[in-house]
Amino acid sequence: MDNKPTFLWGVATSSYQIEGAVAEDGRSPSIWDTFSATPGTVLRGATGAVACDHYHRMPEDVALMAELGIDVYRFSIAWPRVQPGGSGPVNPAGIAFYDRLVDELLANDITPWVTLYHWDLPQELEDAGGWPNRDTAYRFADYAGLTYDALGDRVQQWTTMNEPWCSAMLGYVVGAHAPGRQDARAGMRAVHHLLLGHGLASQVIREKAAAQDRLDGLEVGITLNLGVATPASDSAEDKAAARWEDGLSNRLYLDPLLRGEYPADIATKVAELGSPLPVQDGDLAVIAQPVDVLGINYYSSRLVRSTPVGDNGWPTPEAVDRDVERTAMGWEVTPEALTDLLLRLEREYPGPDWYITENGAAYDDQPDANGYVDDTDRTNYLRSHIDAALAARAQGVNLKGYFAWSLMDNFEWAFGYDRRFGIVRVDYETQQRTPKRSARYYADRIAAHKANEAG
Ligand code: PNW
Repeated sequence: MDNKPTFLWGVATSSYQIEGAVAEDGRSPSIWDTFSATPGTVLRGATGAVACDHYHRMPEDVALMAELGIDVYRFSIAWPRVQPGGSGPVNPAGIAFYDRLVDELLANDITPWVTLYHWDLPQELEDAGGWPNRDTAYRFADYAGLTYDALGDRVQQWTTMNEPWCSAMLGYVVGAHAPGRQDARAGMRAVHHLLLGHGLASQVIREKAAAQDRLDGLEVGITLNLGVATPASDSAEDKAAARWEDGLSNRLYLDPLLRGEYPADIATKVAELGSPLPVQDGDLAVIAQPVDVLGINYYSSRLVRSTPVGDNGWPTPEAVDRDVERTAMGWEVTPEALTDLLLRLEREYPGPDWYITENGAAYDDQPDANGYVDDTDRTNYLRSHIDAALAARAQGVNLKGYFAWSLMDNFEWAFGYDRRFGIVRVDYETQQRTPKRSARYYADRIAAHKANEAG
């Protein structure tokens, strides 16, 4: 009998957000070390220098996951640990950490799911031009190969990029994330080179796996942050605003990856605005490598209306407030839109296995004297979104799993430690971990689902 579960339950984290130990075992600085050390970038001047100290507490954190009963752990690998400076040979002391992590997970019956890039680009590569520089895509493929060489005997799930929209738009256009640039032209170059890096890395991983007879069970893919933009009215302007937002945040990634072409409306418009996608012959064939797994990070959706174009001529859709609950990020709680999104993906982009690779919420947690958080708000958020995801699955969407973001409170990028997404509380003074009510809920939900599937 095949007793492999048909739906996988997991938790997710990322390297810079939890590890700390930024100068240990040969790790070189990443763009997030540089950015967070720059005054005025991150709330209260927070950095990831210590974060959750996961680098030194990894076995304890894996034990926590085992208690929750999860099937799979999605974590990211810090490029500047594995290949300091972003080029050259593997750093044995750096890869050793992930080697131990993978072994610890397997010993606890947890499947390791690797993300190769969750935003910690080696600073040296940014100094050479960063993602707007085409060479970074080739550097990334090289790093992917080194990492596969070290872990490919035990890891079968490989995600190349986490949320290229965030890297390109927040990093190079808006400047709210590292490296903090504000240059639309650089941003569109980054979009294309992130996607190219994904394609090149996918090729390298598949070639190496094939050469070692390890294609069976190998799953290569990418994770996108996808949303739903609904026009605030029936006016042509508001519909165009919603279509633009959908184009820039969803179709600009889905179309090249899954259809082998950029969406014509967006590609034409950004070129007119002086920020063309720097496509060379053959690039789209590289980008459109088979995607085994398309990961979806879902948090919220927006009702949008059009506004006059900005000084630079770019459309600037604006969110219209709805009368719904919001999280501490100010994001509206909209689980129904997740069902709609999944149904749309299956209809318009059929083929990949879909996974929710992140979903969760920040709330203003109030711990009791023991550090316990009775987070009914986060519990309700998880419940309604898991229900919404499973509803889409019941309607035929090929959804294969769900990951809660995040295992534990961590460095929430520009918001530092002021926003808590964990289902486990972290006391940053003592580094004590305390599961919240939401962690208990999640563990019970997983157990109930498994009992149901078995019976
Ligand atoms: C994702 N936005 O980031 C990331 O993958 C996580 O590392 C992060 O902690 C989590 O969501 C919660 O924020 C995003 O501004 C950051 O639209 C910002 C946006 C979206 C996703």
